[in-house]
Amino acid sequence: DLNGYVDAKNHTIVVGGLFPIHSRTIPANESVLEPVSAKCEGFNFRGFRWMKTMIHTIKEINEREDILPNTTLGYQIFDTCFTISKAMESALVFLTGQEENKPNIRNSTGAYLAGIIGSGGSSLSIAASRILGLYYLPQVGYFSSCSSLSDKFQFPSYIRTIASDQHQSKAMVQLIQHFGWVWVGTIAADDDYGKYGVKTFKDQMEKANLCIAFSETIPKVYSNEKMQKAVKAVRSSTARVIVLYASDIDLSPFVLEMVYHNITDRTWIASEAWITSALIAKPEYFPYFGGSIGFAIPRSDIPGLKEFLYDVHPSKDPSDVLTIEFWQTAFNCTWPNSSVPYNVDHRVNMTGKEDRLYAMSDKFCTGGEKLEELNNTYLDVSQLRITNNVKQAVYAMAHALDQLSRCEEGRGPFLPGSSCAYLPDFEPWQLMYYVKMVRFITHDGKIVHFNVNGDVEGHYDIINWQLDENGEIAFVKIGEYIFDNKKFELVFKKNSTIFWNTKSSGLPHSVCTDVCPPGTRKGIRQGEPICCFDCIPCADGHVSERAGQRECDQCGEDYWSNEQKSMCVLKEVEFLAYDEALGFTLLILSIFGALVVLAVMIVYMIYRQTPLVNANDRELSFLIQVSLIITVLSSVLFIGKPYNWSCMARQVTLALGFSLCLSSTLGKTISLFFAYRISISKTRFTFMHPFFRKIIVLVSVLVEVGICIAYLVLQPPRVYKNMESQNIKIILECNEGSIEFLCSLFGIDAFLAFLCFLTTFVARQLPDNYYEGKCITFGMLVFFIVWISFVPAYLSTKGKFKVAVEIFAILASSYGLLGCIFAPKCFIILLRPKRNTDETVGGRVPTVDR
Ligand code: TCR
Repeated sequence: DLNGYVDAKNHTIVVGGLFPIHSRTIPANESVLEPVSAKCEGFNFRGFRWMKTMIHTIKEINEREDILPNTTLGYQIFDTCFTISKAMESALVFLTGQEENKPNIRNSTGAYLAGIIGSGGSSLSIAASRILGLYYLPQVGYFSSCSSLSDKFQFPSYIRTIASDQHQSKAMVQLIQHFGWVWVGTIAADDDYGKYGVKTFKDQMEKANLCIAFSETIPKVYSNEKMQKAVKAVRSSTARVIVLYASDIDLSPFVLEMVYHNITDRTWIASEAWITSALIAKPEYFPYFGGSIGFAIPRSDIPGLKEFLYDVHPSKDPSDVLTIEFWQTAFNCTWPNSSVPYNVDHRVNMTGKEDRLYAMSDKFCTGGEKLEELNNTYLDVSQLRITNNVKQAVYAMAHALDQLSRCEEGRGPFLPGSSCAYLPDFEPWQLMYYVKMVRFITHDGKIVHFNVNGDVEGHYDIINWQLDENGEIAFVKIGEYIFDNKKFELVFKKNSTIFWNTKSSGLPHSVCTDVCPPGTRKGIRQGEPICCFDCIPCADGHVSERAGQRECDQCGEDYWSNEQKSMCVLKEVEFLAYDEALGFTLLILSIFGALVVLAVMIVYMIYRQTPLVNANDRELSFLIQVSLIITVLSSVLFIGKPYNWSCMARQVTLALGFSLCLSSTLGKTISLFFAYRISISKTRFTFMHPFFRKIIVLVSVLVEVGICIAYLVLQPPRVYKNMESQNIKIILECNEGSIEFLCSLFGIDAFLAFLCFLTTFVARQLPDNYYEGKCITFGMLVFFIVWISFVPAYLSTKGKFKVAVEIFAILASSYGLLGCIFAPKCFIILLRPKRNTDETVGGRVPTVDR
């Protein structure tokens, strides 16, 4: 597969080329024992175009006066058949110049081999480069993008006009993040391109905390078993987005499988090698592969290339076997008298049977076939991407040679003494020096230069497969991925629409588990990727406000989780309010009580001259009435939202009210008690002077006031937000400050009550027309019963009911006293006025003061 082109100017330098003009080698017949150079099949129109582009570029350079003016470039091109063995064979030929049955150009014509363009796929470049690297023979690749080729230690003489796949993988991950996918499958071709591509992709995915659903490989040599494994993975996985790193040639059997198994509803992320490939982008595959997104090398137009490509005819050169094969394959005919066999496909098809896709055509080519009528990849110059890389590669080589030829003695880069290298007789490593340094401007104004790794930088086009109005697949550019000067970013074109091959035509959704909704958190599933998790509801008092939270956050002090656990809500504040039924009833009861006491007071006022009212100290009765009003009304202070002042006021008023009430009662009962002592001892015993009774009242009230002041000054009660007793509520209550003070306050009251009880109980036998003594005894009993039963009731209630119980006790004890002390008297005053006379009051009872 040798193409020589030698033109005689001054001297000729040959540039080698390696192109995949066929797709594969024919599997060797087992009966052949001798190792022979394998034959190739599967004519690759795209590769043929690339090769032609190289020739075209060399021609162009030869015609130009500004580069290599005195030198002619020649070329020697081998077909790699997309296999490593073929590439190696060719590399050795380049090095040794020895190929059986073919003349050695370097020797026979005196032309020197400068370097080599290509080797096609990464695996081939890697293999070839290992040998060529030994001699530093420059190799300029045009589409081997594998990231390992950046390693200049392993591949010192390899540079390329395509970017490393490192960038592409990074771009893919950014794209995946952009669309919010987290669960992605990968499929790689079984070569360095696929494997390294997926490896770098996985690394980037891991960095971005995204997950790989499955990783499969497409076999290089068709194997049904391996293929079915990949198909099964695609079919059974929940991943809807799949990255496919493979050259179009390797991919096509897989595409057929997808069609065969009718696997749709997948979004394919295409690697650069197939996103613009006519081999895959066939309308019949659109239901399966439509909507694919991928990165492509920027498109370019090459002036004059189209005409050059059309200028091909088998009759021009009968020894040009490739052109004859091209013609035969393109027009499906046989060129008369040619030794070129008609292209036979030995590929084993999916059914496992040998399938000759092309039968030997019995039609002869006339030579009059029209290329213009041919719809062929070779002639399609609308998607010149790799083709442009080929051109740049040739130019890079030419510019390096040009630079070498312009070296000035004494200023050159080489030792000893800044010497130069000369055309045509230079060493490969000397040219390598220039190739690395090359920097030039392309026909379309772009600057090409190689970084330290021998790679180029720039940008990718983001391509989306859509159907155009002719029913053909259109490669619609939806944006760019820019990677130069440490800048890596996806830029989407404004107002570009993306076609999605999903049932809903919307953005595909590729997750292992859906994002946890607010109110739940991610729970790790043991032994599964981080993208697969369970959603665990937050605990009480904890919330997750955003979807997909890892942890639930605890709510602040005054807050509690709502029912869905999606938000912290202010805790409900609880207190006994005026406007709720319970509070309102108690309020009414207390006001009613006060009114009743007031009524009694009025009655007493009106009948102040009657004996009943005057019996046993009118002023004390009045004080009792006042104090009952105070206690009854003090319950109002217990209702409503507690404040510091109301907390202080309620206990103090209550205690003072009771002390006033009970001490006044005591004043009365003490009089009764003394009267009784006198009546039983029959001694002359001074009656208790009314003044002493008031002294009792004054002293007890003063003591009580003293304690109150100390209480309020030293340890006053305060409002307290009780959050412990209930989670969802804040109970506003009064913290009593000091229990000691409170106990002494009410202790005095209890003591007074006890004294009242005792004195009247002792004196209960005293004849008393108004049953004063008995009434008070009874009243005190009621008082005790109420407050004793209050204690367990109070301790066993919570929140606002606690306060209600307290108010209840206050009201009950006040009503009790009111009922016991004043009701019978009012009854007599108002309804039995006859009994309200001096006589009845008099008798033997010496209790009268006035
Ligand atoms: N690098 C791939 C091969 C490849 C290719 C392509 C093959 C690339 N672009 C276009 C056919 C068509 C990118 C490799 O092996 O390095």
